[in-house]
Parts: sequence; structure tokens; C-alpha cells
Amino acid sequence: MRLNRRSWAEPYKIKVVEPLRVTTREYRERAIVDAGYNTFLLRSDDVYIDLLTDSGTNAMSDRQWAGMMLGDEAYAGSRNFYHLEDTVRRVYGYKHLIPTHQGRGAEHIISQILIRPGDLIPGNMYFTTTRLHQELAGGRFVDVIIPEAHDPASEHPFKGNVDLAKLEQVLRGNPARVPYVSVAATVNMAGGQPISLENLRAVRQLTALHGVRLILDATRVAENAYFNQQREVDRPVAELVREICSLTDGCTMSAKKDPLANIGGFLAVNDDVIAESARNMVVIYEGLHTYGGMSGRDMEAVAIGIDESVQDDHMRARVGQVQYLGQKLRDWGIPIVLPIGGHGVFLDARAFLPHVPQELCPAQSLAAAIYVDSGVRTMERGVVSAGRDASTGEEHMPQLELVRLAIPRRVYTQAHMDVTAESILCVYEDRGRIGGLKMVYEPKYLRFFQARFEPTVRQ
Ligand code: P70
Repeated sequence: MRLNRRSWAEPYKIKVVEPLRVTTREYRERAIVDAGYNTFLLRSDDVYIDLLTDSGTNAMSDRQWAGMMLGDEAYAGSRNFYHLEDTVRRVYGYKHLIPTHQGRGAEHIISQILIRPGDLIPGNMYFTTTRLHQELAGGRFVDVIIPEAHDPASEHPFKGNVDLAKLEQVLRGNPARVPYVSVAATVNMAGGQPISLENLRAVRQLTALHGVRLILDATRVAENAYFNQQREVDRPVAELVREICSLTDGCTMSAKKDPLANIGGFLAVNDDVIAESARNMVVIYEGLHTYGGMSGRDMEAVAIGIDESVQDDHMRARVGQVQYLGQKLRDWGIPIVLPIGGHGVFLDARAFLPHVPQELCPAQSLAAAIYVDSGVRTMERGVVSAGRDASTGEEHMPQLELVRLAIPRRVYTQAHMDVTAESILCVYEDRGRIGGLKMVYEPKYLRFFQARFEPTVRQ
């Protein structure tokens, strides 16, 4: 036997294709200037391989597309809502479903319902939209993730874990000022890192002791469950998803990620009173409580996608592709966040561009350089994303200065991963020529989406 390991392949074949446009380097040099060196401001037609995000960029299955034809576009009581509600109850286990147009709609509603001015919301690292909604409700986010999460080189298998001592300190020191603890699975800003079941159980115990609710950001909970299966306890992903959710009181969900849809989201809770307030609020900001900003066909696609997302073979291929890209870069000595995450590979821009100080936005500059090299679009996840302190206006200076290569689900092939990896290698070999950027336009909220930059020195 010559093989000691047999390969696996994606558990699907391709039925529809979308042609990609290849541009020249000169064209891309112009395009990135026009986009103010911000990859969010590029036209998608000018992008070759789009690793900006795994959000809403998934390829739907034939079943999801077929389901869309069954969309019941009634204003009230659409049959697709009831299908989604049944699915959420069965797969995640929460009692009440409040649909929203996407994840941040759910974050808005839960934040407004539970947070009072002056409250603290501990969480396992910030996420941009989550923290903003907490702040807009008058709260303040407190980071209680383990310190290893802030170190790109640490190979801790569960960098999404909560530092229990830190959490206990916040809970003890601020009685009645913590409306809930927010736990993300996986942790996006840490590099798609999972939380262990063991840690989540301990968080549950601690919050229960203090009578504090636990709200899950379930956006990538199936990917988290896959890591739990691989690193902690060998049980089916679907079972582990259910168990994670059972340890929490409710969740916010962006259905644009795990659930394999192009748009959608929801808030799900067990508490009848919170559900009633949420159903009342959703009609102000999102739409009626049986659609929340989604069309009937969107809800159908989400319902079917949820079931597909917790299949073991799907998750093996999904996370397996991310690991394939990450391992290639690692083997070439390119600095990435370790362990390789669930939804993307994160370049460590500090180590990649040690000559560019954080004030000059190294990750933003690296993302621009990668685009110019090959048309691969990535996203900054560093000082620009971190924004400013809500009360002092000071810039946050995060320890992690990263460029994210997020992999859409079921969209690209191994060859696309090879082309991407080779582009990163070329940029790495030429890294001495990449300089810094200064921000010349800064929007007030979530600045990374629309900020514009100029090079500090001629590149
Ligand atoms: C991304 C997207 C969305 C997201 C998330 C977690 C863990 C909530 C949401 C919000 C899109 C994005 C959002 C802000 C900045 C950059 C990119 N993440 N929780 O690409 O969900 O987008 O549906 O409102 O990752 O990571 P939604």
C-alpha cells in the first residue's frame, strides 16, 4: 500500500458556474486607488477570487434553489416562517424565533431589550457590529477571552475560550450591571477560533451562579462544533450544535454564514417575556414578526441551509478547504494565525510587514497589495476595524493586526486556493516594498466599510 492516507473530496458536484473576470496588474493598480485602498470599495467585477467575506457569499444547493420556488410571499404567517421556526427549534433547540434581515438586526434588538445605560457586557473578544449595538444601547463591552487569543502564534486548540477568572471578576465587581454574557462560537476576530464545550459549560455554571443570562453569537456555531468534534469529543456535528445552544439562553444568528444562505438572520430565545418584547420591536425595525426583513423564499433557503450546515461531511469539506489553504501558507513560512481557523486564514500583518507601524495600517496596506498582485480580495481586521473608544474617542490599538482570507462555502475549488496561496507567497517575497497608509476619510460608525486611504510614501 503506497498511500497512508486517502484523500476526500467535496460532497457535491457543480451544476451551475459563474464566469470570473481576470484583469491586468495595471488595471488593478488603478482600481485600488479609485477604491481609496479599501477592498470594501472595489467593484466585485474587478475581483478575481473574492475572499472578502464568507457572509452571504455561499453557493446554495439545488434543494435550496428549489425551496425558493416554494416561497410564500404572504405579508403575514408565511408557511416558510413556520418551516424556519420548526428547523430552528429542532436544530438549535430554542423556543422562540424572531426573524431579522441579517445578524446585526438581531443584535440591535437583543441589545435594546436587555442593556441599560452603564451596563457591562462581557464577551469572548469583540465583534464590530455586536459591540456597536451594545454601545448604542448604552452598554460597554468587556473582553474576557483567554490571553492566548490575542497571540497569533499560540496554538491553543480553543482560543475562543473565556478566561473564567476574568469573567468572575467582572460579575463579582458589577452586581446587577451585567445583563448578559455574550459568547461567540467561533470567534471571528481571533481568527475563527472555537470555544470548547468544557469551557462553555463552566461559563454557564458561573453565569447561573450570578443569575446572569448567556447569549450565543451562533453565526458559525456548526464550524465551532466541528472543532469540538475533532479536538474534544467525537460526536456528530448536529449533536454538538444542539448541546452548545442548550447551554445558552438565546442566540443571534447571521444566516449568511453557517446556514448557507445569501441573506437572513434571526434572534432565538427561550424566555417568553424577552420573545414578546423582541416580536414587538422587530415590527419597528425589520418587518412583521413572521418575516423580519426576509422574503418567504429567503426564509425557505435559510431553513434548508440550516439542515445542510450541520452535516458532518459538509463540515469536513468546508473546514478542510480552509485548512488546506492555511497549511500551504504555513509550510512556506508565511505568518498566519494558528491554529488555522474555521472560516478563513488570517495573515499576521505585524509579522508580515514588521517595517510598517500599526498607526500606518499594515493590514489595510497588505490587503491592497494582495489585490494588486492577483485580484484576490481580502479584508483588513486590525486597527481600522477596531475603531475608536466610544467614550474617549481614542483609537483602539488591537494586538491582532490581521488580513482575513475568508472562504465562501461551496464556491471555490482547490485550484482557486492554490492560486491564492501563490499570490500571497509572491507578495510575501516582495514585502519590503509595501509601505503604510494614512486614513483620509473616516466615517463615524463601522469606519472600515467606507474609510479611504492614501499611501504615506510613494509605493
Ligand atoms: C464577516 C461578516 C458578520 C457577523 C459575524 C459575527 C461573528 C455577527 C455578524 C453580523 C460581515 C461583516 C460584518 C462586519 C464587519 C465586516 C464584515 N460578519 N457576528 O464578514 O452579521 O453581517 O449578518 O449583520 O461574523 O465576518 P450580519
